[in-house]
Amino acid sequence: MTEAKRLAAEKAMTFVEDGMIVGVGTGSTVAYFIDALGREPDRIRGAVSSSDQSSQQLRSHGIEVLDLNSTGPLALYVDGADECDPRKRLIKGGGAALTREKIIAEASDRFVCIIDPSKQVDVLGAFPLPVEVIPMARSLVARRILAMTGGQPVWRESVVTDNGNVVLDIHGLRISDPESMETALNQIPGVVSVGLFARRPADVVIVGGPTVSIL
Ligand code: ABF
Repeated sequence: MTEAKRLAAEKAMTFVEDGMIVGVGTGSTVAYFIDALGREPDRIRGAVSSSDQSSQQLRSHGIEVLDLNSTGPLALYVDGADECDPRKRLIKGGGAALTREKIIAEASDRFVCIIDPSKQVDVLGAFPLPVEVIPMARSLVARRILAMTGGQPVWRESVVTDNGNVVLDIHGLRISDPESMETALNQIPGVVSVGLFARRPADVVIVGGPTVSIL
């Protein structure tokens, strides 16, 4: 699948215009996109990054990492996903960067999602749904998630997010109404963000493979 990821990432370069400030996501597919940007670093003015990991890789290519508060709205955001349904609604957060990814997606006119075919699903939920949570609220939120969804929330113990929070992954879901679930989970006190990108889905999905398709 790595070749498919690379092909999707390189196709995303066709959406980059000279002088742009580009929003950049996180993950192994995005890592190929950052390398592609790095081959022509002077084409863009800089990048707004969704994680320390991506910031480090961008800087290694001499690409300036900018603060979203200074850049204002962005023309383009490129990021991966863990699952993508036929309506371009996503599960994200496998890389624990979901909150900053969601912020940048919200600030961007066009969200281009780059995936390999294994991410395409009919219904979201086979991939455990990540939820970023304030540490003190972890057990409370887990109880509310169980009662609300019937899913099994599992603490991703090895991970503290770039924002200093924890992640619960909700197993066993079949999400027939992603927008409603996103809204409901967002209301639980202690939830920082939910790895459902349904209220604001991707605008374009590039699926890598022997023939790259743009959805
Ligand atoms: C990131 O892309 C995360 O939201 C998601 O978990 C990840 C997908 O990882 P990969 O591209 O390595 O498959 O944006």
